[in-house]
Amino acid sequence: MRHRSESPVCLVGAGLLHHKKGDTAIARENLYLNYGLLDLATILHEAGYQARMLQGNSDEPSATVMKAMTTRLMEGPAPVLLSVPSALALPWARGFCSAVRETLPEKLIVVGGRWVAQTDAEWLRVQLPDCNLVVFGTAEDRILQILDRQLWSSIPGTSQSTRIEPFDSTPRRVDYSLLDGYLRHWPSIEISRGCGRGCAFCVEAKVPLGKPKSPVDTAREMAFHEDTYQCNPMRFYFEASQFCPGAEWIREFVGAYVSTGLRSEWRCETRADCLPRRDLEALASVGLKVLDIGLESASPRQLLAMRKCRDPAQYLGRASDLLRGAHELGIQNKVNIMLYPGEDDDTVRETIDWLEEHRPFIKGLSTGSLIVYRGRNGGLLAHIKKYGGALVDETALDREGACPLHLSADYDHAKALEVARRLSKSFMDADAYYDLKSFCYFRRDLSRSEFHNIVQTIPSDAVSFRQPGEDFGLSV
Ligand code: B12
Repeated sequence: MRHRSESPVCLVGAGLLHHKKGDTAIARENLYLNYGLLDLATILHEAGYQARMLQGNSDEPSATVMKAMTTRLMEGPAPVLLSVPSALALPWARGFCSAVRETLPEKLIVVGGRWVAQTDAEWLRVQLPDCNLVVFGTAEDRILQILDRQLWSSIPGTSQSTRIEPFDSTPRRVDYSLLDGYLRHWPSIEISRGCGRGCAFCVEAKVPLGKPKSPVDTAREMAFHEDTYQCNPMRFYFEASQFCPGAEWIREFVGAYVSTGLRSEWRCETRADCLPRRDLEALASVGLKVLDIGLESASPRQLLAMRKCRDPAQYLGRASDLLRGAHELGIQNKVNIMLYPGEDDDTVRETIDWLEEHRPFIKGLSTGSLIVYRGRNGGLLAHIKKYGGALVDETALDREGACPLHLSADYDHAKALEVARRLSKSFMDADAYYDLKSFCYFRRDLSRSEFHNIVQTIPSDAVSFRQPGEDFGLSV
């Protein structure tokens, strides 16, 4: 029931001016949906506000301000709610705030995004001098009060009150029709938050895995989005830092998927040592089509350094079963590798050899090199040093909020990037890349032929997949 006036509230997900893996025309086709912000928009809509979310993507910040103005979302007393999901989005957010200030000098700007804000409002104020309030943590329980400036000093966990960081681990159902241009986005369904498996590099190393959304609610949400999009079967991203919901959840989800009459497909991210064969079989029967596997490395030494596992032989054995099993069940495996401090030719060779053994089961490979983000990173800098790594620029962390690494004496940053690119290219051609990216990353209407036309305009050393006709041998 509506009990608020139809007052407009504009929510903006900060986009990227520069893409992590290169500023190519293809990188700009990725739509990075900020579903946490859409969750807040949904709560406001349900409370009667005329809430609307704009996603910055690769657009100019001033174009997003213009869109908000022409659609009259900036009218009324509510602050504009800006989400900064990563430090890499800060330059975009800065541009957005200053464009708002220029156009509407009195408009209040509230900024959130727990991984960037943490509880360090002073730092964020330097980064975004035009913002009026910084909100820490998750915000489902406070978002209604945040709209009222009079309440700011009494709401816990903001730059005007306390340094606590509220955490609500319960994912809800979001309403995609509140997202501007939602038909271009594939919807995500948030299944769970947290992980707690203790990997040395991860922000959620100590955030315990929360209760997953119930299987029945998940199936209902799929049907709800199919209705919104008037599309069936759909493709969904099941969002969970650690998708490992357990046999009972899976059994109930199979029942709910079947009884709801669903046909839609989905992908998810998981560790390499989760999801035993029987779970995979059940999930494949109810739409699981792509697995994003955080293998990270196949070098026992590197796996131990990362604290990815305690027993690398067991870990790699399970990873092997997962890749083989998923492939046999028609699931596409996208493997993620992370080059890590201490890396040398031997450790990279171990990873390559293992991947070669599993080549028939790998649809695509994404390889990166560890980046350090500013803030509470649990002694990560000391850990990196211990393994022979070093920040590329000591001042960048404070200045920009993120900094790449020299991994070791043998692997400086440039070499790490070059090896990462070669590794990905060796395991992925343009078509495999398209198949994987068109499942929930690219805009929904990007066709294969349009993709190939864009690819032709990009130099082959700027992408991480083989271009048609490109001959590629892998050597370290
Ligand atoms: C899923 C995910 C994505 C998804 C969705 C992003 C999103 N935030 O919705 C996608 C694929 C789009 C993505 C993209 C990127 N990501 Co990402 N992503 C994650 C992941 C796994 C979970 C994010 C999450 O918690 N979502 C759940 C929702 C509910 O939480 P939330 O978004 O934080 O939103 C809540 C609060 O923050 C708060 N809030 C958020 N905005 C606002 C705004 C206001 C006004 C208020 C009041 C509150 C508020 O309320 C929300 C609801 O409670 C995290 C790592 C992890 N394990 O947690 C990395 C992570 C956030 N990503 C990261 C990075 C670097 C990226 C990319 C740069 C990677 C790339 N491919 O280039 C891009 C950047 C996109 C951008 N525009 O900045 C880093 C950020 C590190 C940092 N400190 O900067 C993380 C931490 C992973 C890491 N490497 O350590 N990512």
